[in-house]
Amino acid sequence: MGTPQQQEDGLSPPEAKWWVDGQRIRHKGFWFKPEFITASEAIRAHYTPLPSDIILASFPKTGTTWLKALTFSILRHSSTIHDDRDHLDNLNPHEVVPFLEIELFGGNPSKYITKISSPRVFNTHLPLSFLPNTVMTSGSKVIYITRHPADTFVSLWNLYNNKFGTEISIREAFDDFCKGLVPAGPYFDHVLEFWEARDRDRVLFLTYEDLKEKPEENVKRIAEFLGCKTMVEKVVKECSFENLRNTSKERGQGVHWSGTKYDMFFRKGVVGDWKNHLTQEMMNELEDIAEMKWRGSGLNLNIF
Ligand code: PAP
Repeated sequence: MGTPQQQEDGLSPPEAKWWVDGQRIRHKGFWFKPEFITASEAIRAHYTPLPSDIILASFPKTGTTWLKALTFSILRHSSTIHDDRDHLDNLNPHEVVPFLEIELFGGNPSKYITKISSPRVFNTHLPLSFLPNTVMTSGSKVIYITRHPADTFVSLWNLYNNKFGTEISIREAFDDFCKGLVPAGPYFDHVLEFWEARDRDRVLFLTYEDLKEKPEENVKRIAEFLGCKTMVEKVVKECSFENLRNTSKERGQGVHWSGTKYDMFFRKGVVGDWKNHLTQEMMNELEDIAEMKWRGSGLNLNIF
């Protein structure tokens, strides 16, 4: 399998089955649609992080929507940061936190970065190595959320099935996931990059599972990291799966820039759904890959 650096960059191999929604390119070891690569180059060239910027980073399906809602809500209910933007009763989390690579630095930007009021909050699916080095040196803050690979895969698989009606079997899709042939893949390399940066005081590393188990504690942690006090219970309630899903349903069919209907971001919202889809043998395969890819880093599947 090899590290991303050992593999050659280029177009997706013909056997890659996930790409029903268009070709991917491997760039610096990671698989993305071509427009993500172009945007990541524009980000490196033109994005100047401000010390007050907050970047929410994630591999797809690991808790992006939830983290966007939490960060937005924490800031809104904070005593130290004035934020009078519309709240989550009126907007989907994806409408309040723009996607750095497509909405801001994509081919046809719909928003203009300099007009966004401070603190600016962005989200990205790019690996850390794709972002400008100034993200780490400018004083801006990065929050990374990750999730057990088995549940991440199951969430991605269901999204692709619901959205595109893909005809490949779950076993074939799983094999692709293991090989890294998924959007922003390989998952294991993506997580490792942010894990290795987590000791820096401006990187906060969270897991979906820990957020589920201890939402209050984690909201406090995020607020402290952002340098503010917030209304913890109110934030947790406002951003609960049920609340966000119901609001999304009541508002009707909004559509994300990727073409995904907003309600597709709320499926089950639980830990351990992999047991309904994967075999123990498949789980063992993930454990072997984690052991191989994360060896020596201190990162392992027990963190989930
Ligand atoms: P994205 O990276 O494409 O934006 P993302 O939000 O990370 O997607 O993933 C969606 C997953 O988060 C879904 O998981 P599932 O398929 O296993 O159910 C979705 O249900 C879950 N999710 C969304 N909002 C919440 C929330 N408030 N609390 C818990 N889980 C949530």
